[in-house]
Amino acid sequence: MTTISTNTPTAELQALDAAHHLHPFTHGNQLEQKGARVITRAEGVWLNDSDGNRILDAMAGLWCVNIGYGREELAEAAARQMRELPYYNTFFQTTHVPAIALAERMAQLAPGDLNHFFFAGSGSEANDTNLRMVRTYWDAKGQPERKTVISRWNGYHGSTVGSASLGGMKGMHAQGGLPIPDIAYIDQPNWWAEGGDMTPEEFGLERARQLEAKIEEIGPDKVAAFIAEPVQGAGGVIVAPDTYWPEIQRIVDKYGILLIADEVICGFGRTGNWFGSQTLNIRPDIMTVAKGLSSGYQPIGGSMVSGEVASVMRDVEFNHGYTYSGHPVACAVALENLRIMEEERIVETVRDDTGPYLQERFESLTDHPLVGEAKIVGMMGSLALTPHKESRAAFAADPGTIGYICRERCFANNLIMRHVADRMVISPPLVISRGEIDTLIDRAWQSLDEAQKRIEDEGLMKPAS
Ligand code: PXG
Repeated sequence: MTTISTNTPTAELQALDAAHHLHPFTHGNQLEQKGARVITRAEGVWLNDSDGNRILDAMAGLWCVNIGYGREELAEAAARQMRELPYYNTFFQTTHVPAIALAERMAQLAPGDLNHFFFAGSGSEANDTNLRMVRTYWDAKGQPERKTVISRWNGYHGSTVGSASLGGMKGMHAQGGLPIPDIAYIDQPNWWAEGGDMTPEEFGLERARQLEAKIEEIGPDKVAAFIAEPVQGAGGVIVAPDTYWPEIQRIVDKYGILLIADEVICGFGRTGNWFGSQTLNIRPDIMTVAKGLSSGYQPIGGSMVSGEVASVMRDVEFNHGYTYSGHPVACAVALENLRIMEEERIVETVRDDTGPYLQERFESLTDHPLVGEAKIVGMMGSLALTPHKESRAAFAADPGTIGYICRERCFANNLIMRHVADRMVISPPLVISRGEIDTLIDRAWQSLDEAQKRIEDEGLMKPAS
C-alpha cells in the first residue's frame, strides 16, 4: 500500500487521484490531463494547496463553510461527542441528547411555526424526504390524488433520483432516466437572460403567474406542493424581481398547496438573516436545510416542518429514514456551529456591516466592460458576463465558454470564484473581513481584465445573433 500524506508530491497525488477517484460533476479525461488541485489546509477564508498557494475561497467550499475554516471549537465538539456516544440511531422509539438539543434549537431559530425537524445527512436526502412527506401528508388528509410537485427550470435541489427530479437541471435529467413522474416545471425568474423587453417588475409577475397557470393546467386538486430556492444558488445566484415572491405566496395561499423553501444555500445567514425566507418575506410549510447548519464541518441536513404538517404526519408511520438521521456527532458539531454564529453575531454582522460593504464593492464590478449586471443578497452574488451591456446580449460562443475562461483566470490569481454558464458567482464564508473583501474584489477585477484580453485575442467578444 502506498503511504500518502500532505507531503507526497503533488504530481503523485494527482496521478493516484486520477487512477482511483471518480469525481462528482467532473469530466474524467479533462481532470486526468490537468490534474486536480489538491487542497491541504484551511484557515478563515483561506485555503492552502499542495503547491504552497494561498487561495481566497470566495465560494465557502460549496456554499457551506459559513463560519470559516479552522474553528477549533467544532473539532472539540466532535471529539467530545465521539468519546461519549459516537453513534446511535433515532429509529424505533429511541433518541439521544444531541438530536433533541438540535431539533429544539432549530425550532427556536426557524421562522413561524416551523417547529419540527426531520433529520437527514444532506440536502439531497432532505428533499427526498420532502417529496415523500408532502405526498404522504395529502394522502393522510384523504387527498391521495394530490401528488404533483411543481418546481422551476434551473432550480437545484440535489443529486439523488428524487431531488434531481425536483431540480430543473436539464443536464441532470438527461442522465439516468429522470425525472420521476408527477413533477412539473415552470420557468425561472431570471430577468437578465429571459426578461426580453419587460421591466423586471412585469417579468417577476409573469414568471410567478406561470405557477397559477400550471396549477390550473394540472388541476388544483392534484398539486401537492411548490418547491423553490428563495434565491437560486447553483443556477447562478438568480435574484427574482421584487414582484415575484409576494405573487408566489398569494398563489400558494389561494390554492392551499404546500410551499417548500429550499434553504440549503440561503439558510444560516447567507442572505443576511437566519433564513432566506425571512429576507424574502415568505411563509414556507417546510424548509430544507443542510450546508451552513454545520458550516460543512459534518454532513447533516434536514427538513423543518410546520406544526400543521407535523400534526398530520403524526397520525401515520412514515416509512422513511436514514441510518445517519440525527447522527450524534453531526448534531453536536451543528449545535456548536450555531452557538458560535449566535455568540459572535455573525448573521447581524453580515446584515449590517460586511454584507452592505461587500454589496457596494461587488456592484462596482459593473464598471468593468465584461460585466452586465451584479446581483447580490447578503453574501451570495453573481455577475452576468456580456459582450454588449445595453442589449443584455449573450455571447455567440457556447454558453459557459466565457465563464470558464474567467474562472480559470480567477484560479490563476488564487481566487476561487465559480462560473455557472456565463455568470460568475460568489458565496464567501460569512466571516470574511472588509480587508479580505477588498482582496476578493481586486483579484476579481484583475481576473476579469485578463479574461477580457483573452476573449478579445481569441475573437470571442461577439454577441449571439
Ligand atoms: N438544495 C440546494 C438549494 C442546494 O444548493 C442541495 C439541495 C443538495 O444538497 P447536498 O447536501 O445533497 O449536496 C443543494 C446543493 C454547485 C453545487 O455546483 C451546489 C450544491 C451542491 C454541489 C454543487 O453550485 N448545492
